[in-house]
Amino acid sequence: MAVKLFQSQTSMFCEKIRIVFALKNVPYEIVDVRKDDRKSLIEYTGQRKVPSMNYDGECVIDSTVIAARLEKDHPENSIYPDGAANKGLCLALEDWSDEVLIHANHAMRRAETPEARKKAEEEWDVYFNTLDQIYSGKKFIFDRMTIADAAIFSQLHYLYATVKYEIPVKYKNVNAFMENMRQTLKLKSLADSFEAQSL
Ligand SMILES: N[C@@H](CCC(=O)N[C@@H](CS)C(=O)NCC(=O)O)C(=O)O
Repeated sequence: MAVKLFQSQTSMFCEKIRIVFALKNVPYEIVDVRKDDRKSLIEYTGQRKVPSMNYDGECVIDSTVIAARLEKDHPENSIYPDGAANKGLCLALEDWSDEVLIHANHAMRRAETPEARKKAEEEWDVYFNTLDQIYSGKKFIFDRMTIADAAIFSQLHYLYATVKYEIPVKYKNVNAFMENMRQTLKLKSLADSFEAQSL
């Protein structure tokens, strides 16, 4: 079986998927789309977004769809919690992270005036406050790492490592979650991006 991940190292959605590959210990080849300015990605998928996957000849686009596709064939170390109610909640949190936190990341990255920066910080404060409650007394949202944790980690990690914005210390549970993920993913530092190693 040949599996290729079209990706870029700095994309948070690609890091999310590298975590899924690692959890499931599925071997894959990386195609760095920056090397040919996305030419081979566009040729294969007909669009520009990463992550995209060639799964033994099957074209799969979007991190949420890729994660679900990998889970289907590799159910070991499930990325979803047990039970339909928890699975629904997990999918909703994955979607919230992918669709809402990404905009807060873009706003912080693009903030060029003090006003824009203040607005972006206020937006993040709302989400840190939510996350600090979600991770209160918990290493992971459910009883093990799921795709919701991986999605949230990838957004917060991008904020820290690429946007260079540190999570305020008052959000103790969010900071504890990041440290727990750093250890679980065996990262020397949160400045490093998660590579293709198995866990
Ligand atoms: N919802 C998508 C978002 C993917 C996405 O926005 N990828 C960005 C990189 S972080 C991209 O490839 N953008 C290139 C473009 O839009 O031209 C997912 O979960 O995979």
